[in-house]
Amino acid sequence: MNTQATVSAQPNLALVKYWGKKNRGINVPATSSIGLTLNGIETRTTLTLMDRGTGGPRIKVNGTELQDSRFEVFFRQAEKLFSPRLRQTGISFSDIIEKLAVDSTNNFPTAAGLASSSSGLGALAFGLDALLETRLERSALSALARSGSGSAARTLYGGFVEFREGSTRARQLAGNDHWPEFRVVVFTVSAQAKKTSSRAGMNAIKKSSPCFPAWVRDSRSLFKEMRSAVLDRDIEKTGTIARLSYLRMFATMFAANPPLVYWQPESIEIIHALEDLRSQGIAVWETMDAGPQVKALCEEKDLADVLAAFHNRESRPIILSAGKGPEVIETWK
Ligand code: 2P0
Repeated sequence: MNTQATVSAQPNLALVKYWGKKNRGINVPATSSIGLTLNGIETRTTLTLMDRGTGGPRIKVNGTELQDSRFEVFFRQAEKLFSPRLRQTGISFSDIIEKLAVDSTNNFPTAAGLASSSSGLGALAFGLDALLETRLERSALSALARSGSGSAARTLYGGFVEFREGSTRARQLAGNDHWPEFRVVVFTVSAQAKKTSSRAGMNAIKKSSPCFPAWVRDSRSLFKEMRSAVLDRDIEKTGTIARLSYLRMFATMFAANPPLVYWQPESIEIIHALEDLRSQGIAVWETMDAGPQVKALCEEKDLADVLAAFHNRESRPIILSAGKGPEVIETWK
């Protein structure tokens, strides 16, 4: 067992969206999603076993100590997973938790629709395994990460990842070298944390949006089509389906009572600017998550044209591609 481990995990951006749960407590998705684990923005998490008990786990995110119910569910599941593996060591999981300090930082805006909870909980699951040297399979860590945050199930794998409706874990659809030309251009419209979390949003929509049952039914065909579009590296099909998925997800929000509107005026300006580019023959589409940021989807050959169209924007876009997934940075005995 190590006394300290530092790991990195990258957010996983959904091309077809997980939005709604079959089971609220442990994040079993109502819709099948496909996302790509990004390369270029990351959560870096250091887990330390302190000499003495700290009343832990003590968890800091970007320097601020956080109490969050998602950690309680996560650590209850972690206890079930790790306890049998710790028997020979003579240390109980509750002793470890008591001494555990977690320090996590994101090099991108937190809780602003850039999937920070996916990389945060993914890093926590992956980091516990590195700290305890348990060498669990990715699929077990994916299930653990999911108990803290549904989208985190996808971050345990690199490349393109699917997470099926009703499932407790994600699996890799294609590795990070499958589609090297694929690019995500993130336009940050607002770096402020959102007022309504994804979790609160998706739970409220399930209760009050008349569009929700149709969204769940319709997602099944979008998932199937996206699966083959990604496997075929078909940018036009991938972009077209990604647009349908995010806009139909937002339709559930607009139809809820009270309605939920994450968009900002600039989000819509960017959507229209991308539409103009498409009408000029440039292969670019977009997706959005529970936040105002717009993420353009294109291939390397069209990147310069996309960037040129936005050269007047004050904040520089972030250019990302499919990444390798979580990594151990260093460990200490
Ligand atoms: C996704 N999102 O597939 C979708 C699209 C946001 C929009 O998964 O309650 O933080 O922790 O399971 O994972 C964000 O929701 O929600 C999300 P919980 P999570 O990426």
